[in-house]
Amino acid sequence: MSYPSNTVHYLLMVAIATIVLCTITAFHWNVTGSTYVYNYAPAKKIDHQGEKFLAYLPHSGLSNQRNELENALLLASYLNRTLIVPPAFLGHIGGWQSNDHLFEYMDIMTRPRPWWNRCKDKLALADGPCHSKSRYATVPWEYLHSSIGELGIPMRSIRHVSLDKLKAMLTLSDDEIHIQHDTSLYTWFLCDIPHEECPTLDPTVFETGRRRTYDEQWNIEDLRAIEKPLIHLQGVFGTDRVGVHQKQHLELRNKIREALAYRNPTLEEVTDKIIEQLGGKHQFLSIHVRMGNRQFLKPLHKHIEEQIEFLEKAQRGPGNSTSCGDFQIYVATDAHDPRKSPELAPVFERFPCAKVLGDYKDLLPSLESDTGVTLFQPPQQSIVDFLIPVIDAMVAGHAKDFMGNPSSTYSTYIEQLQSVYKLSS
Ligand SMILES: Nc1nc2c(ncn2[C@@H]2O[C@H](COP(=O)(O)OP(=O)(O)O)[C@@H](O)[C@H]2O)c(=O)[nH]1
Ligand SMILES: [Mg+2]
Repeated sequence: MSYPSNTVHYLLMVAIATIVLCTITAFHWNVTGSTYVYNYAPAKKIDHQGEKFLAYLPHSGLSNQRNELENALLLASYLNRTLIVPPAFLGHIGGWQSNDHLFEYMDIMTRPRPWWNRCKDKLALADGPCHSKSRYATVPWEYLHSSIGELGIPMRSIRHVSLDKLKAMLTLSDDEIHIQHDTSLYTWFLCDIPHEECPTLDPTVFETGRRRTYDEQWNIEDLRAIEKPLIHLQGVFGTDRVGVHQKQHLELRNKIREALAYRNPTLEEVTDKIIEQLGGKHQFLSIHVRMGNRQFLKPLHKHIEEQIEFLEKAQRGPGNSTSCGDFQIYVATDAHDPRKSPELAPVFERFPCAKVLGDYKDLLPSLESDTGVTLFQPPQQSIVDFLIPVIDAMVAGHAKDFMGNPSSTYSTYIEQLQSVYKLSS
């Protein structure tokens, strides 16, 4: 069988064109990485005019994250660097992770998805991922603490916690970044006084006492000697992790703690209504019972006994006439169903009038009316569940007397709220 010569010619041309096309395409592939290389014009390098940056990675519950933010703000101020502030995570978020995995985890948790924009259109909410119930939501810290910007510490808030994104945002190359690779949750602590005056690291003392074991001691001077434009830390959690031995450092920490009290008009409106029903600001008693994690369950029985004793003492005094006591009692708790919790039963048996947030649930839907709802990422059908722990702490923070759980940072934060709210009223 023979083909006409113009058909053969045509097929030959097609074959040559295919070979040429394949060759051109091959030049556009990065053979080592097997990924397509886009021919973007590189972003113009930003002249930061001497401004340097400090970043860190958040992890664990909200109060742990706030402790991390406090440490990071102190460090940024000591080093005169602009703090790159990640969002606050409400709901469930993982703990510290080894081997740099926290970078990847944070990137995945905060990477914007194409469908997020669609969810802003309420009419488009009928189907799809906008409806799915998320276990976590992020909001800018300013949403919870509106006066954070008044601290005078330069900050840049980011929504997507990604090293690549940060590099692109600041137009930095790899060799302009100092990355701290953590080997444990408590890899380092920072001593803020001259080297020779810093406490010696004695692991035996640290392990037997209540103090944390840190692997290394850093000094401010060590960190100031790092000239790279960006220092990227990983975990910064720990109550005594960033030293405040110097007077001005302690004052700064007090200022930071003051700024990190909950301040948001919508949240305050709901809290005020609940407080009114409890007798008014600083007119009721409160306890915090943490039982959501296994570590809190073992000593729970003893804690509750101590808290009942504390409430009995605080109730005693002139004019103790009503069966429920002079002061109303508010129980902040992460118990799934506090009224049915066997652990909490002794509290309600002794103080049948004690209240929990669930008793005021009709006040909570107004939290949805806030324009701040649109700040939640991923977009949420309802933000109430995410804000319940915030309201619980705000109410307890307005108590006259409060007793929490010694190992919970949530309890510690309520104590801080109490002193800030008392000062401001
Ligand atoms: N609603 C509510 N949630 C709580 C309470 N205590 C703890 N939680 C939740 O459990 C999380 C505990 O994590 P975190 O804030 O880091 O505190 P910690 O683990 O107790 O040190 C909080 O962020 C809340 O989501 C409480 O009294 N009420
Ligand atoms: Mg925690």
